[in-house]
Amino acid sequence: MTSLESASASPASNLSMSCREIINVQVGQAGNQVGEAFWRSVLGEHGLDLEGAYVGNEELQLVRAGVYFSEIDSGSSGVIKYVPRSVQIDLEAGVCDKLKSGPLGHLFRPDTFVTGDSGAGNNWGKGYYTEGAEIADTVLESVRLQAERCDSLQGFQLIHSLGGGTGAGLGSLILSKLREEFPDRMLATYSILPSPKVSETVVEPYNCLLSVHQLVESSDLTICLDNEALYDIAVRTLKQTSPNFDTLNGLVARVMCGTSTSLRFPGQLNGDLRKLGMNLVPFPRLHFLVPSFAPFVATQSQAFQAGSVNELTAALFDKRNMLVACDPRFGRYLTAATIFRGKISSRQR
Ligand SMILES: Nc1nc2c(ncn2[C@@H]2O[C@H](COP(=O)(O)OP(=O)(O)O)[C@@H](O)[C@H]2O)c(=O)[nH]1
Ligand SMILES: [Mg+2]
Repeated sequence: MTSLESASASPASNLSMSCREIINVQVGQAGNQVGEAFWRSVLGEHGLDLEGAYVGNEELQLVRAGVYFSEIDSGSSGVIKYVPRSVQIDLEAGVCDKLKSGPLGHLFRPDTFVTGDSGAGNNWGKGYYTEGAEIADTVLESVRLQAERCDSLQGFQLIHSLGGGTGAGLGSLILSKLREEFPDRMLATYSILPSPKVSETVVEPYNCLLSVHQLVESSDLTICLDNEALYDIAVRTLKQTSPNFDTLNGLVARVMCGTSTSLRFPGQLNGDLRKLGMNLVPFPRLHFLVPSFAPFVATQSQAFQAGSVNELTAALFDKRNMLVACDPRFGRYLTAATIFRGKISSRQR
């Protein structure tokens, strides 16, 4: 993602660091579909199979798995199951039903699905004021249950789109209710911005505007993911002729895993959401982050890719690798943090 070095946390405290839990809340079609892609990738990185059983062989995979997963001892068999600390919400049952009957169907706790049946019809007001408001208490109840099972909750992450009705409207409502009920916990969002290249519904810019207005107040950290940029990366870099949501969500999942690396594995910098926010948010309302990812490589040219630290860093600040379709040369960086993954020394060039 994005630069800023800070000297915090002594190395000695790293491995023994206890897990401070994050609760994931995914709302609406985009929220649940992106969420599914995110969980699939996170499972892989922590050595867990699709049902949440550990099949990995690296100690580091489990040290901080507790940030996103609850450990459940499933009794007689003695197998420990890692269950996502997550709530899945939609105003129509379709997408959640697909999630339940898909490959991750046995992963989530069944009582963490909250669905309505009317839909929001891309109407922000229906999500925020009427249909959404009706199920908001049930959602909060489910979140509260998860929060009560935590030792020391660090905060929440909300995955949603800003262009629709449910993720945008109900997502905003949930965010403001979480703020009210957990005023001292971090609220982070992964927010999908709409683009006419991906979806042509005319009301999307309005829904987006209404949502951003809410995010300014209720979120502590918003990681923006722009469908326009995702589409362009899929076409230009990955050479796909007509990318579908699966392709876009695959990209999002990689970026989400990247931005949450320092939360999920032991390390010295940005170890929890608050530290990440502290380093990246200079003024409370200016908390909209533009992520960037490198290298994005088309599968057929993967074998030809090496990448030194220098090259990767330059690529990170190239507008073609940014997940929001804007040109950084017309603006200023207030803060930036870069997260490198793999066996790399901080002195390496
Ligand atoms: N990247 C991505 N965007 C999506 C996905 N599904 C819907 N969207 C976008 O989300 C917006 C519509 O919101 P949607 O989530 O379908 O509405 P909701 O169910 O009412 O929250 C449009 O801008 C779509 O392009 C998805 O799976 N991935
Ligand atoms: Mg929907």
